[in-house]
Amino acid sequence: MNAYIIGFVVPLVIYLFKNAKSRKRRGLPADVAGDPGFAVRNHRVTSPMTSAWEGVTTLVELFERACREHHHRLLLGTRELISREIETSSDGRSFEKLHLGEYKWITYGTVFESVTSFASGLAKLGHVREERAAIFAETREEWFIALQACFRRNVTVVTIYASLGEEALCHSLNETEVATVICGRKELKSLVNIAGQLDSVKRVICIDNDVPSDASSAQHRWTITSFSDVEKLGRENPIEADLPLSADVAVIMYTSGSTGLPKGVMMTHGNILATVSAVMTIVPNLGPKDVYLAYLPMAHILELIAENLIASVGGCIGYGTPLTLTDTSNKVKKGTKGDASALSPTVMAAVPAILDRVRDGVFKKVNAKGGLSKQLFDLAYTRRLKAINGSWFGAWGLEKFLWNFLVFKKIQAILGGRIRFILCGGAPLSGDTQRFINICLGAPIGQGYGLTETCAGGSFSDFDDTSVGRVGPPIPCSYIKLIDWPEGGYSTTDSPMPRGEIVIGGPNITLGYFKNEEKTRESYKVDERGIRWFYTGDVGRFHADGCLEIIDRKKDIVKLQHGEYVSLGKVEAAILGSPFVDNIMLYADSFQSYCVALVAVSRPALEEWASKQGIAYSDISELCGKEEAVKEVHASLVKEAKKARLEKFEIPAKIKLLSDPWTPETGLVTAALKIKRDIIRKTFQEELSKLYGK
Ligand SMILES: *[C@@H]1O[C@H](CO)[C@@H](O)[C@H](O)[C@H]1NC(C)=O
Ligand SMILES: *[C@@H]1O[C@H](CO)[C@@H](O)[C@H](O)[C@H]1NC(C)=O
Ligand SMILES: *[C@@H]1O[C@H](CO)[C@@H](O)[C@H](O)[C@H]1NC(C)=O
Ligand SMILES: CC(=O)N[C@H]1CO[C@H](CO)[C@@H](O)[C@@H]1O
Repeated sequence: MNAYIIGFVVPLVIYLFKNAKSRKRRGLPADVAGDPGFAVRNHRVTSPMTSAWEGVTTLVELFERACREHHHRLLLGTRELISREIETSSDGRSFEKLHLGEYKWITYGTVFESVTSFASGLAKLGHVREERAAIFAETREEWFIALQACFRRNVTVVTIYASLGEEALCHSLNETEVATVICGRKELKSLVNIAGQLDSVKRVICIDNDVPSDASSAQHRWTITSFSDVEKLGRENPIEADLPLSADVAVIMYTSGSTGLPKGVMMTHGNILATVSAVMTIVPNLGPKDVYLAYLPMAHILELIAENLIASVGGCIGYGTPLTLTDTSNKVKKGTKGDASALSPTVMAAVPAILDRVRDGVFKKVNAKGGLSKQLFDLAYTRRLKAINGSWFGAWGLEKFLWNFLVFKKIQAILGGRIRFILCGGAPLSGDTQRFINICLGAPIGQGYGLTETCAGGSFSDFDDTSVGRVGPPIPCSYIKLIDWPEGGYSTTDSPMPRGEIVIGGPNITLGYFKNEEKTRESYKVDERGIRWFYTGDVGRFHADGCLEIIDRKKDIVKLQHGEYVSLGKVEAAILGSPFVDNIMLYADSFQSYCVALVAVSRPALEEWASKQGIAYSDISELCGKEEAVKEVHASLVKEAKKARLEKFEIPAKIKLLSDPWTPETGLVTAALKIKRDIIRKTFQEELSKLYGK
């Protein structure tokens, strides 16, 4: 071939590739009934899928099938605890550090035996199928086994976030009249605290063998049995399975709502199976070679879907915790391995807050090192960013290989070096963090949008879509429809893109809220063709290729005194970029002309600034009260706001600095780290009034 032809052919091929990509339609218009709007479906299917496996209609059938097919493969792995140590830091506080060993694995065959034994044991203990069982524990091997065992007895499982408060725990156990609680030693303590109010609990199955003495059967109305004893009981007294149907309720999942008491969402086997099937089509080539690192709460729908998915394709699941994830995680003993480097997973699920933390950690390290290695990192990062942003063609090839080898390999080692896909959901992921993961880990992120109410169904970005800020087309089991919301100023006839409230429909839509007809009727509707729709309250727009972008939330838009609309979430997202901000809540009073903000400060950043300025203070809360500090942080917020081109009325005019971080334990943010507006507002009522000069 001569140079002329090469010179002609290569650019042509690149041109064709680029255009094929930009023309790729990921979502297509759909013909649906119900409220008028702009509806889209996935390009892979013509109507929503219900199951990816022929003849499989429940999670029980799915798991049984996998166990038959992958009998000798490894399924569940847990790390051995070598030692537990208490380390004391220089300021006298003590921390628990764990020394964990290698993963110990059990096969599909063995897990299946455990599941059938536990199911028989549960029945033998006297649990009948009309009664509900709750699993209240951290993510671990026994969680999965107990879940599958309950399914085999057609027992509905109630799930509760381990970090919910006692009031919420009491409410959910009482509302569902749970008869058997399966929990860990730590959770059993919370149970004991509210034992007086739990009328329905008859049995407690404790996963850990050392049951605390004050939990004993003698003092309470319940009997306590250890997990291994239930298995043993079942092994000696096998009982036939009592299989559920697709329409039977598999799980009642209590979600930490941002207002009031949690609501229990009823999910059928069919609901969960539909999402598991749909997500399988999204992760490329998922199969027995895949290793999944499980550490998110099992009571989070994303984790429930992910573990059932991995266990259906012959992959293996290794358990970890957020506090032992990497070699430098808080609870990992110095010099020993974190979960990710011990496991080397290929697939992970994550919430944005965790990926943000990984990203901040890396940037901090690079900046601290400085010098040549920082320059090299910056150069590599910019080159890769250009390549990914500009052309799809440039995203691969030799240069990528080179930079990976020179710079990014060390970063990839943080998560074990083999990650090939990250499932992300629960909250919007920032474009910066998505790029960081794409570049430094070299792995695509499937960014999902869905709710517990839609069984995590909704949308999911395709692995080959390198754009940021969007959540992809509808997944194959969902329709997504936008409907007009005139008060918010959003319409499906908007240009250049249709906009409106997001409504999700299909077989993945759950039955509704447990014992809450009214709330169910408010948010769910069945159309004339029998499809259920959930009204999300989120506002989105559809790009030309059928990908959804979340732009607002109905509840979070406030109209100011002069009629300007402020989208609280949008402003917060912009301002979070300030180095002084750990978390923030914008507040707008409709009777005022300006907004204010509560800022949970980033202590290290503020302390560093103070020491540079030579400002004396005895503790951080005093520093937060100082006028100079407030001024400095405010200036930094304004800078971020201007960068994001916010309007003047959107920028908080006054702020209050708070020294304590907002963690799920404080109740100010959900377990997925979303802020709970109502609770924060109530907690800091006085501060907010002061900001408005009242
Ligand atoms: C499963 O259990 C539920 C609740 O007890 C019951 O209504 C349903 O009929 C059961 N399903 C089968 C197939 O027996
Ligand atoms: C538990 O539920 C019953 C009704 O099912 C209710 O009467 C009782 O007040 C509830 N108790 C608590 C502590 O919520
Ligand atoms: C990425 O590309 C878009 C348009 O193609 C451009 O507006 C943006 O500035 C680019 N970003 C970077 C970081 O190069
Ligand atoms: C709960 C629910 O919406 N179930 C539906 C799931 O999808 C099938 C098929 O589309 C419907 O027949 C069910 O009613």
